[in-house]
This record gives sequence, C-alpha cells and structure tokens, in this order.
Amino acid sequence: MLTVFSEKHRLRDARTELYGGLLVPPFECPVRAEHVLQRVRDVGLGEIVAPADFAIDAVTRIHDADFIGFLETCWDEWEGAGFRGEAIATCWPARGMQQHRVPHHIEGKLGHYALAAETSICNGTWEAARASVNVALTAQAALRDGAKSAFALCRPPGHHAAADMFGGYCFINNAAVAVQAFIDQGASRVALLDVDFHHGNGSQAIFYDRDDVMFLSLHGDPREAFPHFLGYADETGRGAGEGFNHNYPMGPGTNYKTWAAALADACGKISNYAPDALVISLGVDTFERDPISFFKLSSDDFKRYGATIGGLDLSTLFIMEGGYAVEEIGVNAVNVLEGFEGR
Ligand code: SP5
Ligand code: ZN
Repeated sequence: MLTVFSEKHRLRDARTELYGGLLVPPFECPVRAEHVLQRVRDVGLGEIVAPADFAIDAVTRIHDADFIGFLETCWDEWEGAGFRGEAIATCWPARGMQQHRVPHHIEGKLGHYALAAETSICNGTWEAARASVNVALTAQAALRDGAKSAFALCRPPGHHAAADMFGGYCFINNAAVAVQAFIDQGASRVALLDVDFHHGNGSQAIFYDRDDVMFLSLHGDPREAFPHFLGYADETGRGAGEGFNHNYPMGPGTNYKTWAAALADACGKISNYAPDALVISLGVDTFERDPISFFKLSSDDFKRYGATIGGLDLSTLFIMEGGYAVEEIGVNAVNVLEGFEGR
C-alpha cells in the first residue's frame, strides 16, 4: 500500500494544550507521525511519497472561505495584538448570544471559530494543516488513478474540524476534503467510516444533509467523552441525508468484542450502500493504554479489525486521525493496514 507523508507536519509543534486546568505539552505532538512512518518503513508496507500541492479550491469545497482565511492569519493577528502565549479561545457565542456576526478582534474571532479551548494555534499551524490536507488529496489521487488502497499519514488530524470550526487538535477536515474529491471526480456514493475513539463531529456535520456520503462513527459515548455535544445514536441525518448517518457510542471500558460487534454492524450498512469508495478516519486512540481515552483494544485487535475492513473489498483510503500512546501508535496504526492487506 502506498503511504503519503509530509515532513511539514513538524511545523505544527504547539507548546500548550489546556488540559485539566493546566497548560501541558500537547498530546497531539510531532513524534506521533514519525513513529507511524518508522513502522511503515519497518514492515515494508510499500512506497512512501511526499504530497503534491493542491489548489485551495479542494479545501473550500468543504470549508468556508472566511474560516480558511482565519486559519491563515490567526497567529499573526494574535501576535499583533501583543499576546505572549499561544492563541487559545477564551469566550464563545454561547446560548442566547449572537452566533452569526464575526467579531473583528482576534479574541472574538477565536471564540467564533473554535469548538474547544484545548487546541492552541501557534506559528506554523496553518502551513502544517495545509500540508496535511495535501497528503490526503495525494493519497486520494492515487485511488483515482487506480490504486486499490492508500494511506494518508496526515498530521495534524482533521475529523473534529467542521465547515467553519477548528478544535480537537483539528483544523482542516482531511477526510471530508478527500470524500468530496471522490464525489467531484464522479463517485455516486462514498462511505466515511470513523474508527477514532472520538466522535467525528466535524465530518458528521459536514455531510449531515447528504445522501451521497454515508457517515458512520464508532466512539466514546458523548456523555462521557469529547466532543461531548454530538455523537448520539439518535443523530441519523437530516432531509435528504436522513438515514445516512450512523453513530455507535460506547461506554467506558468497551472491549474488542463489543467494539467489533459495532464495526460488523457498520460494515453491513456500508456493504448495502455499495459505495464507489470507502474513506477510513483512522484514529488508534481506541488502544487500551491511550492516555486520554477509555476503550480497551489491544495491538492485535487493530490487525483483526483491519481484516474486517479489508473484507468489504472496496477501494479504501485510510486517513490518519488520533492516537496518543506514542510508543505504540506506529504498531497500532500499521496493524490496521496490514490486517486490511491480509498480512
Ligand atoms: C483527533 C483527536 O483524537 N482529537 C481528540 C481531541 C481530544 N481533546 C480533548 C481531550 C480531553 C480529554 N479528557 C480525558 C480525561 C481523561 N482522564
Ligand atoms: Zn480521537
């Protein structure tokens, strides 16, 4: 399987994450991608290529242009305002306040465009996010050109990013942009299966009204887990999209048996949908020793479920999302890909 990887991911190297009331070194850190890349090399998964540069148009098919403009200039505006730390949202258009007017001051803009405060914006964030979506689009182009599968080793991740919001360590929704690229190239139906521990709120919101994209997510119950305000089982789509959104929230301590039953159900729905392509939001924070999550999958379980996904026999694009047990992230992510290939 082809892997696409950009060195530019290192430009996203924030110093701070707001966690438990403290500013701590971010869980989403550069070494994550390096370990995954090393494991791809160690097992000889296949060729590794750098991404091509894509025009921003592919991104603005999914994201609002004003949001993209905000991401581009946020750091400069923040520094220009004289702030000394990294850019963190501190106020929001909460219940009863105006959601639709975009303030001029960077503090107001951050509240408008942020969905969570844990994710700081720092110098280089935009360049890394831009490179990350180019990784996704390059891997997508390989499938367009006939490859059966490809691995987009994206960093920063994307599935929490909505059309006009960043957060959850995500800025541009790499998976959603890739899904849209398939559609724009003529695909009738694309399935987006999100196996990251966290609900893919951004991806769900982006495709919620559509029947040409089926979104399915297996994740920690939002009553107990980030992003807390989306990801319930009764969110099934809206309008034409009704019946094309499937959530599988699961509680603390969920083991592989329970998780795999949800995956089997999701795979049944994907199979019936008969998509032209399958995109996997591949987060490995379902791992038993992940520091911020509560599922109990072992490293072997990743290989098992990779084989289940391979059994669908679809053109499949893997997009890297979360996973914070950095010592094991390479083995866990690449186990899915090896399982998929029947190794
Ligand atoms: C892409 C991705 O995986 N993003 C995840 C963002 C999660 N950020 C919020 C983390 C809050 C964790 N609280 C966990 C408490 C553990 N005791
Ligand atoms: Zn996650």
